[in-house]
Amino acid sequence: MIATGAWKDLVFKPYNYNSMGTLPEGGHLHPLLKVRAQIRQIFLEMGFTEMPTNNYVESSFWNFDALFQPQQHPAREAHDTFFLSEPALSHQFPRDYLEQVKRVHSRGGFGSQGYGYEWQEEEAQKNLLRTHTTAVSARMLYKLAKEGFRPAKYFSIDRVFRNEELDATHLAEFQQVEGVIADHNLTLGNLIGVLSEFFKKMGMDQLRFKPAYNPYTEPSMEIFSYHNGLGKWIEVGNSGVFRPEMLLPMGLPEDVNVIAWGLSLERPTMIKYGIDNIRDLVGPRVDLQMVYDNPICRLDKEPTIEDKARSVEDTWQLLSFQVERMKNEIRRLHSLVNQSRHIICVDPSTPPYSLLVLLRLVKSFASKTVSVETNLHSALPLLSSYFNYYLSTDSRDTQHGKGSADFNFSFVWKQSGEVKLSFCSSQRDIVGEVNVCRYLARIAEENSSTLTLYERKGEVKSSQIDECVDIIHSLLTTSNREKQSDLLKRVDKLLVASPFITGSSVSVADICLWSAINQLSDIDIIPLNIRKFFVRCCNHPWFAPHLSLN
Ligand code: FB9
Repeated sequence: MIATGAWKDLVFKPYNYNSMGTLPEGGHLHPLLKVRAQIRQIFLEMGFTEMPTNNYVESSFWNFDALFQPQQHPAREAHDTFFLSEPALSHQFPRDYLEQVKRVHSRGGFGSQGYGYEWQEEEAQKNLLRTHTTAVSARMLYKLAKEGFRPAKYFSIDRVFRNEELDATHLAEFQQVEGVIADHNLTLGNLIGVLSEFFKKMGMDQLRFKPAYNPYTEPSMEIFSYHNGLGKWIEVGNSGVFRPEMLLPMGLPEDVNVIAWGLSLERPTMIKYGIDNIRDLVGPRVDLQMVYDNPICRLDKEPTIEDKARSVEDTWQLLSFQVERMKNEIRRLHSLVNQSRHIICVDPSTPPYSLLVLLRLVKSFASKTVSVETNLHSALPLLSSYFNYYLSTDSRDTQHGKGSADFNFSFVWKQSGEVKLSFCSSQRDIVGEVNVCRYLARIAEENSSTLTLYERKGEVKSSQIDECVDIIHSLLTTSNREKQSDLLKRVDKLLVASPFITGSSVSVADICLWSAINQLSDIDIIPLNIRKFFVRCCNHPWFAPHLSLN
């Protein structure tokens, strides 16, 4: 349309800056993410700092060797671990640290006899998908040793990968949760104490510990909790104290111990949400409705009545927000409709001829539809029905139902002595014929690309128009003959230089002047230029149809 210019012959609905955007569908957190947020909060309120876990690919060195996990360990086989073919190897290791690791694996050291095998750097170079976040813990502890030890509490929650047999509760990956505390002279008792606090915050306050084995922790413990919902003891994690063979090659002080524990994100989530197949929780088959419908996650409690009430409350608040928004929209539309509805009170003794011209202009030039109806009190004299004749025969609004146009005008004839325009919405009334003319002239200009009646004539001319319209307002509102004559002489001077008040084209001042002349009872006081002006108006297409009785 722009290229061909076809838009010029079309009518476009004006842009509605008031329209409200559609309420965005709120996002919904996946249950795993809700549980992750809960567990992250528990760590944070216990003073832990989150570790940077943004590397799924790790070297065997950091994933196994740094943890004193021997290179022959079955877990380092391809049937348990995903190795990378490209890039297959890492080459950047802290050389002195690597030498310490090599030594402690092969010959021992730091009080340990080591494993007594020929440690291969090529084995340590192999890249893999990390099998636990303990690789990240090892990096952080080495960094701590390098920077100068100070006590620290770290945690991580992120994806780890294992080449497992897949079944209803195992995928080839899971999200590991890990907590690590490094301090001087920590004991197993400290570990048991911290675990009790941590799991209590997850809603588990009956813990039991069972001796276990990990290559990198000694002693190690499996953690069990009595689950009321399931009515049995369940394994809820694994833990231990990192071995000296792991910590001392890093350069940590001899009296520094590091206690740590781990669990998964999926297990608690599945139990919490009653999901018994891991594929209903993660993967392509997840039912998104499950994500939408899940209530707020409270790890530490069964959803209490308060929780349920809160989620009802949340829903209620959302709904009431939406209702309020719709009410506002209805109010806005209603006021728009009302704004489009104008009631103009007019007095038959001073029929406002100017409005006939302006309404005709709005109908003819504006891109809007206009409806005009008149309400006539039976007590009123015949003249107003003549005026109505003009209003009704001149309107193209017969095809519009009442009030369904963009602008709806209702004329109410009554002995009120003044012209008053009221809006059905709360806007103030506009009093005085010339002021109603100004309002209609603005509407006409705003909705037409060609009309220049008032403000579109530019600063200078529109102030000239205002000055003249104010004089005409005085003319229309006085019945003193002397005063009328003075006012007419002032306007007459404006017509000396040009056919119309502000030049060669009609403005709202001319329309008001034409109306005032029609309403004058004594035409003898009309000066020469205004008489010439009046004759011109009678031949002008805008005024001709309304030739008045005068
Ligand atoms: O998450 C696990 N169980 C669990 C945890 C919480 C829970 O909450 C419910 C609301 C009540 C329920 C269950 N487990 C660990 C135990 C078992 O599920 C186990 O069968 C599966 N384990 C995973 C490993 O599987 C190959 C869960 C995963 C796991 C196991 C060990 C560690 C981390 C994750 C660890 C560790 C560790 C040890 C020492 C030092 C540092 C880290």
